[in-house]
Amino acid sequence: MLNQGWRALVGVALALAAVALPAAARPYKAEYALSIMPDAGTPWGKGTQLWADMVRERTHGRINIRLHTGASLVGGDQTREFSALRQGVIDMAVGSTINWSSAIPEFNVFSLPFLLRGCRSLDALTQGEVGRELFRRVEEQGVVPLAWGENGFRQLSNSRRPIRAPEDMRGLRFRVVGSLLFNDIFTALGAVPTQMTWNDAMRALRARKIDGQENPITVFNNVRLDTLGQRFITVWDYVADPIVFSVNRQVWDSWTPQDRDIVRDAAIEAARFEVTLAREDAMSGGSAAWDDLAARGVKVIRLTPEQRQRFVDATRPVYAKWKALVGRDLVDKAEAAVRDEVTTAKLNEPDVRR
Ligand code: X2X
Repeated sequence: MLNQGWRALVGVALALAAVALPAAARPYKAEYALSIMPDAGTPWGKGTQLWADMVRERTHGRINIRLHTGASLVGGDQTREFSALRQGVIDMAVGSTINWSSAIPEFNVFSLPFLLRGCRSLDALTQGEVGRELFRRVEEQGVVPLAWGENGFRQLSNSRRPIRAPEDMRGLRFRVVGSLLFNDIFTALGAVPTQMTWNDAMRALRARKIDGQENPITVFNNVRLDTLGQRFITVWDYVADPIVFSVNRQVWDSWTPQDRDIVRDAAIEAARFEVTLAREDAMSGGSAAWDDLAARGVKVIRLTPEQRQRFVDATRPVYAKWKALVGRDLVDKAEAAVRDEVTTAKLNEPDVRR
């Protein structure tokens, strides 16, 4: 009798404790695993490292983050990174909208060919209503998005010939990743697209199994794609990929409100630093990232507005098809934001980029 009574009492006490246990008393992990796709030397890698460092310092080591590059926590399969983050296989990540578009199709808005017109228009999307709506999509999937960074505007490189017109791409094999939207774009331009991970892409380039790829100049330089035979770069700014500083929902909920504030503030600061770095490195006007290329035997092709327009025209049907797939309302909002930004920028000052 007495025994049973005690057992019941203990049971009630335990149940009460579980409900009343303050968040602070929930156990923290000794280490939090954070995934990124690229190398630590990219602006993306450096911004992420800064986030981890600031968090460790400001929480006095309570939140100890370890970076895993090359999307190694998902065996390099970057398109699985978001679902691994959602399921808690990964605690934190700074992921590209291209890689996460397989889970969140709305992220394809940034990959609509030639929608964006320079950094300011990209900011107009991430920092405005479009960005807020996309963060809501991320939250609905059990991930807490904290800040927008950026990989950058993506340029076209290849080992075969200078590309100034869609005809120049005919028959060339390009590595693409993330979304079938990229297959459609490259097919419309007469090229042969192949989906593969970034790690596989580097192997395929080295083995000359593919002719080209598309990535921001910061990524090109970081892995020295020129040493893998990439001798021509066309600056076409056809899409850009932002990156999202994020935390798994259960991990987020396990932290005290004070620690959450620290992590969020640090993400915002680190993202600001990361964007500055990405833009400095990518700035084409006289910056070392581009000047140095000629000395390394790489020819940089800058399109005239008329030449660029031919790529725009050739990809219009793809844009129209994907506008419907991404969601008309969202893309309408994005188009309006870009239009407003371009008009205001013209009135005030030139695009910061060039
Ligand atoms: O794989 C790529 O091309 C990269 C590194 O840019 C991304 O992660 C989207």
